[in-house]
Amino acid sequence: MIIPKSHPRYVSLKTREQLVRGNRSGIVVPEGLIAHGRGEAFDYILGEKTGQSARNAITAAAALLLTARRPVISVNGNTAALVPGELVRLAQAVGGDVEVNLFHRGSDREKRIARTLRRFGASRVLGVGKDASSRVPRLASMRRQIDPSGIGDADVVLVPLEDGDRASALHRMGKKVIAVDLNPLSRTSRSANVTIVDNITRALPLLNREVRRLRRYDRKRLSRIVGSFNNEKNIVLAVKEITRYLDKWNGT
Ligand code: PTJ
Repeated sequence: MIIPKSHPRYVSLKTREQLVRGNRSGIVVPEGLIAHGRGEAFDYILGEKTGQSARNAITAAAALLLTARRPVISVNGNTAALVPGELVRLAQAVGGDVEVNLFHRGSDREKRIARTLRRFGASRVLGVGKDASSRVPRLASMRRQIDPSGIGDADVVLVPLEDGDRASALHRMGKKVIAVDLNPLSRTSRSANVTIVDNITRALPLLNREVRRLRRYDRKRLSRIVGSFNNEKNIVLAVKEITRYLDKWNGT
């Protein structure tokens, strides 16, 4: 489908098309299309913009990734279809790795996602097939299967577009979790250490830019940024941004 750039909903339609193509090529599960629709509904009431709450979280996330001993970027079907290059660039910029970790696990899809990430420059992709030989304790979903040298060893994990229970399970393992989720009220958003309430398509380029900016800072300064960030308060700010946006429509 060709979408004219002049269409008022060009970005949204282009993003949908990327996911549909990802579905046809075996990267995105049909459930991923539904998940995206859920996200889009929240994006709509955020004004389809990156707000101050997301910007605060992006700065904290960049500082956390730069101070991590072993940062790992978890990749699922939707994110591989939407922002493959940004995910690989981020892992490289923070000296980490990308790991395929799927809710609807399937060996063919894992390999396709890994191939996509390699095509976008990843020199190695963790978590594929037998490499995901460790388990996250007390996690029922297939997402429990992790690579011992990746998420298993990580101190900081970026988990974009989650399904809820893994963020708290990783937290119980003593790992710091960065979430990207358009729903500020989701379980993932509430249990992560840093929640970026924004569309992954806007948040990842901004996060990469922030990592490049903060790379000049020394460790002490980066730790201060992480220490002064309060996720609970920042989620409240995201909710306020939504209500403020909605208020514009009811004349208040
Ligand atoms: O590829 P798999 O097998 O790992 O499956 C991936 C999906 C996304 C299908 C799976 O993780 C899932 O079912 O997720 P949920 O439970 O629907 O949660 C997805 C969350 O991501 C929801 O809170 C959405 O609001 C949010 N979301 C959807 N699209 C975006 C988004 N957040 C940021 N940017 C988006 N583009």
